[in-house]
Amino acid sequence: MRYFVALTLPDPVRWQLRLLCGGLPGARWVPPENFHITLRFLGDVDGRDMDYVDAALASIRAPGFQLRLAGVGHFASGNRVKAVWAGVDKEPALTHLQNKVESAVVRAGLTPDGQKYTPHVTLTWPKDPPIDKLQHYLAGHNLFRSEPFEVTHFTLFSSHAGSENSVYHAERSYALTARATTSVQNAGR
Ligand code: 2AM
Repeated sequence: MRYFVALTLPDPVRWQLRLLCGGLPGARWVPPENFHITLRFLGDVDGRDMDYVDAALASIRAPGFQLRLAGVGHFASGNRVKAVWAGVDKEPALTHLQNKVESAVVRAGLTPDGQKYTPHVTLTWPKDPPIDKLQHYLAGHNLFRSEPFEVTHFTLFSSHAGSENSVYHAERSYALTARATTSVQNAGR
């Protein structure tokens, strides 16, 4: 079974993201119920190893924080566009949490993920979008800002193949501690 650790998004933010899902010919958009911010993709993990991962995640102590989605971007490999996504305002508490999740899963026996962490919400994995359309899309949504929202927990998801989209199941949630007062406030200034 495949697993990943992620932040969920409140419904109003999902609906705001939904408005970004159009304007790229041929793209199949992620359904709103599947939107998330991945903290760590775990891949295939068997039952006993998962117990170690679960225990390590449960031992994390990190403060909650406020977050806001901002702008859009894309990942590419060579000339191939891999994903189009909504970005996340810089928030040190998110980086702190992601570092803790990474350390926890490595402590539990998983291979370290050497990649730089770029928090995002994937909107579509497009199939060869026309480059002019992609540029138009990115420029057109550059000023996207979601409403700020509270992050109070993170979640371990399993992922199953569905007929059209992957089906994600929340296996367990892990609470964060009370929010530190240094989080982003009035980020629109
Ligand atoms: P992303 O959309 O945030 O990039 C569940 O499958 C999630 O895990 C995906 O939405 C994707 O997160 C991430 N994911 C899936 N396959 C992956 C892989 N091979 N490497 C890294 N992340 C992956």
